Amino acid sequence: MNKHYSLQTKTLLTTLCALLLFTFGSKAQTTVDDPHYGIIPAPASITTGQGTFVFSQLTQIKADNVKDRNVLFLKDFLLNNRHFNNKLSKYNPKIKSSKGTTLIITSKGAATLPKEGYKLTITPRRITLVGKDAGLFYGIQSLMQLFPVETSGTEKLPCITIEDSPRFGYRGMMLDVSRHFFTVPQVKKVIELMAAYKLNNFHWHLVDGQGWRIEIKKYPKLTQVGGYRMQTMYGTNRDWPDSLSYGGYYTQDEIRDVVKFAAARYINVVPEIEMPAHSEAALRAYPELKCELPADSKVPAREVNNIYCPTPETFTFLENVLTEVMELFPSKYIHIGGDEANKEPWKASVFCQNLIKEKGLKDEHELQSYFIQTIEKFLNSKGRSIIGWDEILEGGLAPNATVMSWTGEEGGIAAARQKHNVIMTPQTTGNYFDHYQSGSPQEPVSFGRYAALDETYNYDPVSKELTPEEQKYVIGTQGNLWTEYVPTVAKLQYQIMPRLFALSEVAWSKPENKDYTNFSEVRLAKHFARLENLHYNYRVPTALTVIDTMVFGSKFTFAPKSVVPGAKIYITYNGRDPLDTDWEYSSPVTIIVPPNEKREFKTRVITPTGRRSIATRILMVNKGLMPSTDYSANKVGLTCKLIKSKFTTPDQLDYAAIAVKDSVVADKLSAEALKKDNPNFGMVFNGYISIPADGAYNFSQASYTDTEVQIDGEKITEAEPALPLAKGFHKIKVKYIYNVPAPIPGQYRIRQTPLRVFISAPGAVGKKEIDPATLFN
Ligand code: TNX
Repeated sequence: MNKHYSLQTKTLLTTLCALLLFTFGSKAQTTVDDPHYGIIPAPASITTGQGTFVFSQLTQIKADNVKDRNVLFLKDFLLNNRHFNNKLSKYNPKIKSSKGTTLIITSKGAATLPKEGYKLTITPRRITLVGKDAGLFYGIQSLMQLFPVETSGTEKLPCITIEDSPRFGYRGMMLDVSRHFFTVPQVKKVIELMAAYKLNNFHWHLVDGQGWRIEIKKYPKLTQVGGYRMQTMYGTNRDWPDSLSYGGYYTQDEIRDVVKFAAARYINVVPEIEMPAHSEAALRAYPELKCELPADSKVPAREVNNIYCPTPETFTFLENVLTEVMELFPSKYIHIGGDEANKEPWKASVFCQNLIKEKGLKDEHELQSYFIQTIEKFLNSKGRSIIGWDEILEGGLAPNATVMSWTGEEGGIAAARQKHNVIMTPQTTGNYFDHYQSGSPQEPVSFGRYAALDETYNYDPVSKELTPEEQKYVIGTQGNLWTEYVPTVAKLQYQIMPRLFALSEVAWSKPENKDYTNFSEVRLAKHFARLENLHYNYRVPTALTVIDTMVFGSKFTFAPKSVVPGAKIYITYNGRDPLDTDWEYSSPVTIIVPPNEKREFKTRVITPTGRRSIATRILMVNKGLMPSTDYSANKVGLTCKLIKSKFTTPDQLDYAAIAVKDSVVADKLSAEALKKDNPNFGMVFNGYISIPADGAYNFSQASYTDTEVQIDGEKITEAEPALPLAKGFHKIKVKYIYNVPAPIPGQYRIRQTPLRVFISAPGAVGKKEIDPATLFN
């Protein structure tokens, strides 16, 4: 088992109830019960009328302007997706429509609609779409979503009226093409998806340490040198570096093509040119832009290689680069990065220190602020505005900057309070699509945290900490796909889908129209069916919402369901992860567990195109409550032994003869303080834990090395993490070993996880570190 997962909050819900029924709700997967008629993102308002409209090849399209791009976009959809070549003619409101069915597309009446808004009215013989520009485009997207996924000669549409407009003006998706490169057609597929879900800003992370991806005519080495690297994966990822050249870049013509493709879908492309840090690629090509440090400087080369020196040459270089960037991108916003700048090279540079004095700056943070403000002045003078990551707050915000809050919500909150526009994209709220999608070890390797679909869905970008006046500065939200762990387009699509669906609803829909159950169990069905049709990869939701669970009782009934239309669910009882050679689920399964025995039930979803979910596992144990122990001494803390020796497994501690310190009382389960003086040691904690009420409790731990936790003499494992405990005191023993970790080639940061032991109470969501006040000896 990879240590990585011990850090994550697994959703391990445990209940003591004797009968468990897992279903995906009883709502049918039709639009009948669905107030949003299957549309994602949920429209602002829908009213239901009488009857249905039958759309066919004979439906006539009438538009103010038959050459309007939105009209042609719809025409193209009907022709290529539906094989309908509908007659298109100019709309004249004075002429009463002829027999048959008509679709009217007009901007008459659009003046009163909100920005980007539309009104779509469907009656038995007439569809009327009112809107202009982006509004019309979004109305067409909603109309297209109302069509069934399967094509047929006549398509039934419900008679409804939709009045819709977005909650936020900035609805973004970021793609990092530096860590891994994606081709123009691959990028266009992301943009198409964004358009279908009413997102309107494609943030293109074109520059980072691992590769410069945009051709700059004045500095050809940026792509010739900076666009390639001699290892397929780079930096803090877990694959071994190899000796293959990896890279790629976009020519200026390709960039123009992508910008045009996006604009045709009302998507603005925000280019990001990172500075002052994350700049290894540029500095490999033009090393003269690094800081020159005194010969005896101890600043590691990797830090010097990461950051520009704020010299006049650097500013000239960056202004020349940005001049070409502005020629390619009409975007009002230019993103200039600004994140994660390690200032050690600036501290050690005589030039930087002199500059700090000369400009009357306080420190290197103010120097970063000076850097960003210099660039901002230049871009403002050309009529553009900057966006920067929240570190641009350090040392003072540039006067007109928009802040993209990523480290958490705090940066965005601080910026809004300073009356700066803010785009919320925190890594803590499900907006980071490079994060895992569940706590299961079966997920493909990703960034070390997980953000499940409901976390993305339930995020509200407008923090309650802001006053109504301050809230106005939150102009939108964004999903970010960083690609350190995304080498292929299949992985790219897997990471963003279905989280992009959830993001679109956060960005577009009114909070009062959001409903995760309706979204995930009803509406997603049609959208997954569409992805299947498009052969677009995505993460298939599991059949049971809980991935790994342990439950106690004697009889259980399971009725797993998949939201993906036509998907099959395979099940096993033998502990193996189901494959398509196993039983296919057809009706509810009841399992009887004899006293003191265990049973296992696993499921896996396989969709019509063969895409599979990870497997879910439920371990059922028929075991009575474990009685509490008589304990009345009321001495807070655990006893602990320190054994100074090198161990490789916690078991070895049972045989270690000499404890250096015996029976010292530790006030908490931690060994951090000992690490400084002891490169190798073992610790054994012993005592009692006070359990507040009868129930099944989950235990888990995080530590760099293996740690063993025992409750009443029973080992807690990842496979069997829970025990049914009676209220009162129970014995607890924790065996922990520590060795100074060996460096991993290619990984320069060794992250050490301190020992932590967690408990989760019956029925609780999530886990908490064991409270030291509940530990006794
Ligand atoms: C932080 S978000 C970064 C990126 C990484 C990402 C991984 C930001 C401004 N900086 O460089 O790719 O974390 O999740």
